[in-house]
Amino acid sequence: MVSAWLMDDDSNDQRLEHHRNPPEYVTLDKLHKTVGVEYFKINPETYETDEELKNLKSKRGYTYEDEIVISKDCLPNYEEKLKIFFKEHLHTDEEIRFVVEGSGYFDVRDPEENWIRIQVNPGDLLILPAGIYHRFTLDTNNFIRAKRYFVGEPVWTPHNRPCDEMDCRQKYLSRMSKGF
Ligand code: KMT
Ligand code: NI
Repeated sequence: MVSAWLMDDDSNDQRLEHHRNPPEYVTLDKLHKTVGVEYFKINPETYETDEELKNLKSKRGYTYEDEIVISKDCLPNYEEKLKIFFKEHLHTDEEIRFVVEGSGYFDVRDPEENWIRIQVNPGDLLILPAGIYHRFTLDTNNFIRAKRYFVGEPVWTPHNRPCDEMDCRQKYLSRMSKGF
C-alpha cells in the first residue's frame, strides 16, 4: 500500500524514511487536492490483463510504454542516474510510474515548500502532473522495477529547479490554485 508523509530536514542518507518526529502522514485525497498527484492500485501479478489499467491507458491516451529497472547491475551509469533522479526537477509532461517489483520514494514539493515523501511498492501506480517539482530515490532495498507510460513519443528530460518561467510550471500553479 502506498503511504506518504512530510519529510524531516535531515540531509543524511536519502534512502532512509526521513519521518518527522512524531510522523505526519499525508492522505491520498490530500495529495490529489494540494499537489495534483494521482494514485491507482493495480494487481502487479495480473496487470498485463487488468481492465482498470487498460481503461486508464486509453482514457488518458498513454500510447507508449516501457520498463525501467533501477539496480546496480541492471541500470547503466547507475550512480550517475540516481544523482539525476534525486535532483529537484520537473517535466513538461506527466510522470507515470507503475511499480511491478521493488520499492522506492517519490518526493514532491507541497505549496509550503515541504517535501512530501511518497513510498511506492508493487501495485502502486502514481501520476505526477506536468510542472510539479519532484525527485526520486531508491530505498534501502536498492531495487525497483517500474512500467513507464507516456502520451506519444516519450520525453524524459528533467528541468532542474529553478525553472518557474516554463509554461508547464505556470499551468501547474494555475491548476493548483483551483485545487486540481
Ligand atoms: C524518473 O524520471 O525520476 C525516473 O524514471 C526514476 C523513477 S522510476 C521508478
Ligand atoms: Ni522526474
